[in-house]
Order: sequence, then C-alpha cells, then structure tokens
Amino acid sequence: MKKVLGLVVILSMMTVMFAGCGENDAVADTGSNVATETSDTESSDAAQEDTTEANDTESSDAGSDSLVVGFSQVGAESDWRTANTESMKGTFTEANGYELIFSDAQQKQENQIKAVRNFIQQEVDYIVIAPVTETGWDTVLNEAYEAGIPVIIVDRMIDVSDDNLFECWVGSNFKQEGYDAVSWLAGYLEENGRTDEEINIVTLQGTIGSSAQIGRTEGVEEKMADYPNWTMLERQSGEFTQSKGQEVMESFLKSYDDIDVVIAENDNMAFGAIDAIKAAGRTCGPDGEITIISFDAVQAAFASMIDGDMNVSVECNPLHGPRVDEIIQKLEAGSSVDKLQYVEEGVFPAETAAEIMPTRAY
Ligand code: GYE
Repeated sequence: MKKVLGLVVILSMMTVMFAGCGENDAVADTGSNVATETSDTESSDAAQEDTTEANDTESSDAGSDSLVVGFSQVGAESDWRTANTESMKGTFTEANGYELIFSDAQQKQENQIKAVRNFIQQEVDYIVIAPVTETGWDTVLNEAYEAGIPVIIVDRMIDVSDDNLFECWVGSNFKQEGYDAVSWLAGYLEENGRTDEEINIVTLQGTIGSSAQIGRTEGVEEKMADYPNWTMLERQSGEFTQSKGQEVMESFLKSYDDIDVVIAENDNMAFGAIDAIKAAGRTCGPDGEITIISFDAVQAAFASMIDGDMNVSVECNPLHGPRVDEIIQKLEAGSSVDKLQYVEEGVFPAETAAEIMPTRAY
C-alpha cells in the first residue's frame, strides 16, 4: 500500500493577485485603462457583418439601467467549462443589475470574433471573452477599443501587440499548474521508492494554442528537465474532450507497451484515457500500472480518485463570475483594477479525495 501523502493541499499560487511583479511577463501592470473614447479612426467593415450570427446567443430582458455584458464563451467541451458558464450566468443576472448576452463559440475562435463584433454592434457596456486561443485578437479588439467598449479577458490569456486593448485578465497560472503536476509526481515516486526507475510518460494536450495547453505543457516540460530518467514518449492533443482523450489514449496504448504515467491536461480527457486503459485490459490509479495525472479537479475527478482510477488532479478554478463582477463594479466606480489577477489553486491527490469532495463547489 502506498504511503499516504496526507492532507496536503499545496497552495500553488499566491491568492487572487496579480502581477506586474508576477512571473507572467506578457502584460505589464498598467492598472485600469478603460477605453472610453471613440477615436476618429474608421471602424472596420467587419463590424457590419455577421450580425445574424447570434446563433445560440441568449440574452435576458433586464431594465434599461442594467449593465449589458456580452460574454463570448469557448464552448461546452468539459466539466470545467460547464461550471464556468454556470458561474457567469449565475452572476450576470437581472437581479444583480445585468443583462447578459451569452455566446457559445463551440471551440472556434472565428465564432468568438463574430460574437465580439455582434456585441460591438449592440453597443454593450462590457465585453468579456474566454478566448479559445492566445493569438489572433488584435484586429477585433482594436474594433472594440475604437468603439470605446472595455474588454475583460477571463480564464485563458491573450497575446496582443498592445496591452491597452484589454482592461485586465483573471484566470489561472497554467504554467504553475504544470510545475505542480511534476512536483506531485516526483514526490509520489519518491514515496514509492521509484526515484531511480525509468519513467515513461505520455501527454494528452488540450486545445493547441490555448494558454491552458501552452502553460501546462511548458510547465511540465521545464520541470521535467530536473528528472533525466523521465521520458516523454509522446504528446498529442485530445482537444480537452473526453471522447478525443479516449481516442488518443487508445493510439498511445497501441504504440507503447511501457507507459508509466499519463498526463491529461484536463479531467475530461483523463476520464477518456481511463476508459481506454480499462478497455485495453490494463489498470491505472494508485493501485494500478499506469499513474493518471490530471488538471481541473472537478467533482467527477474526485469521484474517479475515490473509485481508484485517477491519482491526482491539479486544481483549476472556474468560478470566475463573481471575479468579473467585482472588476466591472470597480470600473463603474472609476477605480483602477489589477491588470493580471490569478486565482488561488491547490493540488488534490487521491488520498484526500473522499474527505475533500463534499466541500467542492464545482
Ligand atoms: O482546464 C479545460 C477546459 O481553459 C482552464 O479549458 C480552461 C480549460 C480547462 O476545457 O477543462
């Protein structure tokens, strides 16, 4: 039996605050910079297009003095995403003084660009984007800037040429999550007297080009360099979905018969991988042959750990609704907001799952 690691919730990040001094050097801490002026630059024709693309856009009918928020969501690819959508919808309610225009991009950035243009046309008060990928935002965010509509980025980060194109960002330090995964594995192998063993790893990556994928992949890669006896056999994207995670894991199992560890860049892909492992007649989890490391720590991951299938999940907190609300209220009051706001996160190993699961909010 493996030694219990104990009820150690490793706080991987300093609380909800932010940077300038942080390691994320993509954006300087320039404080609030609400784009309230409309410049005389011609706005893009593109703003005239796609207004019919309200597709699954939903809006509530709030009073005229309510704040109108257009939210472009990534999609509905995972439990994390569902919890995030619920948090946003539960916050931006009529009762809280908002009208929410919600748009599901179905994991496609082009849909998000259309949604943002739609929000600009509707003259919303705030645009909130959970971006699918980091790059490709300059043009449409310039359009929002020209229109004087402040943009708040949530969850994944963006990479733009001018940081004034968005007010601020709130989300997770994905690279730190990658570091935490490696630290957990090193501790686990040590606890089990396997420090000198050759360890073969495969990774199910998230959506390529999303900051959740980039940060987790890079964090693991960087820290793995400290363990020369660990080998990354292969990395492949499972697009953050359970079905694709299962498919990719099936192919990994066919290619390699000596996999020791699976790193799934989210819980849903881990669930798919676990199904593939079982279907192949193999075993996983604390008492199995293959160690499963995951990210998000959604409730179903705790259930999987309790069932003995998953070893650990590195937390990624999706409850951003109240955080974005707080940012908007500050901006409304004319206060400055921190440019980068990181949330506090922990690491949850299987040993603590039964105890912790009842306390989980998502
Ligand atoms: O880990 C995954 C989701 O961007 C943090 O996206 C988010 C990631 C999350 O699909 O489950």
